Amino acid sequence: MDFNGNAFAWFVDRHVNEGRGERLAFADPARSLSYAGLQAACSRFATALARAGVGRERRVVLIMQDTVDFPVAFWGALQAGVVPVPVNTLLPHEQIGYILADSRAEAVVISAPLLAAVQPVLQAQKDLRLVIVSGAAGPDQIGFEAFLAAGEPRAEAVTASPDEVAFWLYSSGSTGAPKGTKHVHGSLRGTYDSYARQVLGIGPDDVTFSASKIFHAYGLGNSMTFPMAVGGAAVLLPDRPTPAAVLATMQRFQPTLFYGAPTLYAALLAHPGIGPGAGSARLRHCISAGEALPEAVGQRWSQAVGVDILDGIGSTEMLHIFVSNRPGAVRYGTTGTAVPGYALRIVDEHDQDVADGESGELLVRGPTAAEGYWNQRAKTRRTFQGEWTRTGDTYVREADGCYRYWGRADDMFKVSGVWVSPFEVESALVSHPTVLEAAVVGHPDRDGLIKPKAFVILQDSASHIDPDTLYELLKEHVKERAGAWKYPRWIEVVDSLPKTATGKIQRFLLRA
Ligand code: 3SK
Repeated sequence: MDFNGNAFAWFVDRHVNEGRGERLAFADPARSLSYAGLQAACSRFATALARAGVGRERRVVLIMQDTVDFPVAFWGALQAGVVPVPVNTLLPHEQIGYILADSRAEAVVISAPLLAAVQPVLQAQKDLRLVIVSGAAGPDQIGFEAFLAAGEPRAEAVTASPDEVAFWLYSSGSTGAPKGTKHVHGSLRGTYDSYARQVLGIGPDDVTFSASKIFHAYGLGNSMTFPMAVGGAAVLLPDRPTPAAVLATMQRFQPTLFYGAPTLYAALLAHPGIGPGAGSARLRHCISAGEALPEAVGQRWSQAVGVDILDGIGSTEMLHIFVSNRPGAVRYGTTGTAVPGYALRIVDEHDQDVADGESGELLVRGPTAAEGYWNQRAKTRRTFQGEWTRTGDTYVREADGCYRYWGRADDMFKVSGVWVSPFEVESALVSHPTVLEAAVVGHPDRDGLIKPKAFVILQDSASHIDPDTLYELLKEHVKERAGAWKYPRWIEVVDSLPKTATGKIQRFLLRA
């Protein structure tokens, strides 16, 4: 049997075998890698791992910035049958320690600038036998290049079933310890076949730039799975995606597809450098996920940039986007409709389907659901119920079939007995020209009754307005836009909002 269900065979070997080896696969600010170069480097990584005694199904944790070394480590591990576990580089080191211990990692690949902060938790790991440093390694350290040099440039990928676990992603969730979410080889191709091919129409001439990092499911699909499925190229930005860094990257590499989160789109709109194509004359789609895109941000973007944002929602558990707007048929303020290959239900607290126009929890069925959480049986059973996966998001299906985000199920609150969606109040706030970002939570008043409280980041243009006048303006604005009882009784101006890696606001921290 020459069929190898190992995703490496399809995503990497296939391009070289079919004559696309010289095509550009990845470029970071300092280096680039063709498909043939990627194949050789992955083979070196895979064989060097085996030589170091890291066996099949063992875990290698990747604490890496987005550089060309990231795909080498990820796909090289897959080739060897070792399970890569990318982690959020912004996590506090105690949480990284938790993930290293929970996954029983035998190897770690870490970017040099991140090493000092993580060193103490590395030393405490009893299963860890190998630490490889990507970037400038010290004299006592194993550098990524030296590690590759110890491997073989040509090796077969281990044969795997498409149903075999390929990699894990730790789901940050809004509360509790992170959960190791186990994904199978076949799901990588599944997200391409559904979203990237049928919604984005991605092709070999597309150049991708994702400001959201590869360690997250969204960035992993954007920067690796999707371009690699078609022999296209991805541009990687190792640093923090500030508006200035993003615009400079857009200008330099002229991508055709740009992926970000709502917060970044809002920040880019506030940057003086924003203009047609956001700097890229070839831009054909912008994509947003991680958090619902406020209608006002989408409209301002289309006006300023001339390219629509396709807002969608995915999850770590489903690996990528399963509800999305479509090119040429964007309805800002909604998440669009089910991506081909996925089915959706909205259910009440008794798991009964609700009617259109009524809110409930969104459930999704599709080919890319995770196999479950590592060593978390109760949480696995609660989330993965037969073919259906619970999202924990509250949604409403509108009369035209579009899905409208209503908030995280655990962020909703009642005012005078009526449900309030924090997202609806936040959208009303950011539609005011003085507000850059907003987060809303339920807060008890003096009588213990719950009322909306807003945390806002203001635009620079608000600095000349007297604060009390501004607060009154904002309250009136929300009353007009969202409904009289939904206006925030308290408004607090902040410099930043607590967020997960993809930009989901952590409202539970604001409630606390
Ligand atoms: O948060 C999202 O919308 C998302 C999108 C794609 C992949 C993963 C996630 C969590």
